[in-house]
This record gives sequence, structure tokens and C-alpha cells, in this order.
Amino acid sequence: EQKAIVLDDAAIRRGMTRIAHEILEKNKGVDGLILVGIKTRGVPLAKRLAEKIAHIEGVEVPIGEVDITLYRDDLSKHTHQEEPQLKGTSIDGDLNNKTVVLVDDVLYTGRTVRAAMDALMDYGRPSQIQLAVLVDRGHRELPIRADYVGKNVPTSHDEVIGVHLSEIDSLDQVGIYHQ
Ligand code: 3GP
Ligand code: 5GP
Ligand code: MG
Repeated sequence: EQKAIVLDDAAIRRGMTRIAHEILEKNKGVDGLILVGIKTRGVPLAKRLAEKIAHIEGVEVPIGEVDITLYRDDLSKHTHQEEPQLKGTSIDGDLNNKTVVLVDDVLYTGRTVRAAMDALMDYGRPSQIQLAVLVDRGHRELPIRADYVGKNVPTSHDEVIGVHLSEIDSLDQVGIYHQ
């Protein structure tokens, strides 16, 4: 049951535009940059960032993806259960000396990001890994933080963030839901 809309389509668009600018500012351009989306919804977000960067800077930034599955029945209670498992990675070329920006829709315990970073290490030694998320809902269980955040949405454990992206869900909207 939806409690509130936290980002509408315009707010998502503005947040992604801001993050694209922040990525360019922090990295002083696009040299050695690669965007890696975490499936499912991190992938269209990475593509959107690449499009915005291409528009701003006139350069196409490469994109990769990692697929990480969470083993659990109750999505909101995966805490203290099994670690997320790697299903697949698709990255063209090696990551040696690259700056990788991992992109995901929601950051929660940090375990998915930890698993994604682990997967990246098989592709070389990036000079840096950064993290961009549309929503940070808090409740970290690992020392992981995002470099770029669309919106911080403090949640209780019985609330979930619903992320709808037009590429997958036919509308752009982020809401807060009661379990
Ligand atoms: P995504 O793969 O598109 O990001 O985790 C699997 C999917 O379930 C995710 O989709 C995520 O959006 C959705 N989901 C909804 N609520 C939760 C939650 O509380 N925890 C997790 N891990 N995923 C959730
Ligand atoms: P973490 O591993 O940090 O606990 O959870 C991050 C992953 O789980 C993200 O890929 C994200 O898609 C998903 N996730 C965790 N909590 C939520 C949530 O409240 N809503 C949505 N949509 N996804 C979530
Ligand atoms: Mg996700």
C-alpha cells in the first residue's frame, strides 16, 4: 500500500541530471570512466546517466552490468540472511585503472554493492569505484556509502521503496510503501 510519492518523473529526471554533473565534476571529465548498472533497475539508470553525460560532454561513456540475486522470500527481511549471490557480469574490456561508477536504484544494507564490487575485481584493478543510487533508504550493515544520491529517504524496516522506471514499468515514480 502506497504511503507517499517521494519522487515523480520530473524529480527523477532532475536528480539524474544533477548526478551526471556531479560525476563529471568529481572526476574532472569522462577519462577512464565506466558506468556499471546493478540489475534490474540499476541498468536503465546507468543508461540514463550515460545519455546525460553524452549530452553534456559530447562523449559516450561505456556501460556494463552486474546481476546479483538476493536469496530470500521476504524482500524486506533479507538482513542477517544469506549473502547476495552473483549471477552474471557483462563488462567489455578490462577495468584496470578505470574509474567505475556502480549504479543502483536503492541502497539499503550495502550487501548488494559489496557483492558487486567483489565481481568487478575479476575484471582487473579499477583505480577507483564510486557508487550512485537513486534512493538511499538507510539501514546500512556494512561500511558502504554512496558518492551520488538522488534522494535520501529514511525508512523504517517495515517500509519499502517502490522504484518504477519507464523502461521497465511504463512510468517514472518512486514511492514509499507499507509492507
Ligand atoms: P531491481 O532488481 O529492479 O532493483 O531485489 C529484487 C527486486 O525487488 C529489486 O528490483 C527491488 O526493486 C525490489 N524490492 C522491493 N522492495 C525491496 C526490498 O525491501 N529489498 C530488496 N532487496 N528489494 C526490494
Ligand atoms: P542492499 O543489498 O543494500 O540491502 O539492497 C540493495 C538492493 O536491494 C538494491 O539492488 C535494491 O534494488 C534492493 N532494495 C533494497 N531495499 C529496497 C527497497 O526498499 N525498494 C527497492 N525497490 N529495492 C530495494
Ligand atoms: Mg536494484
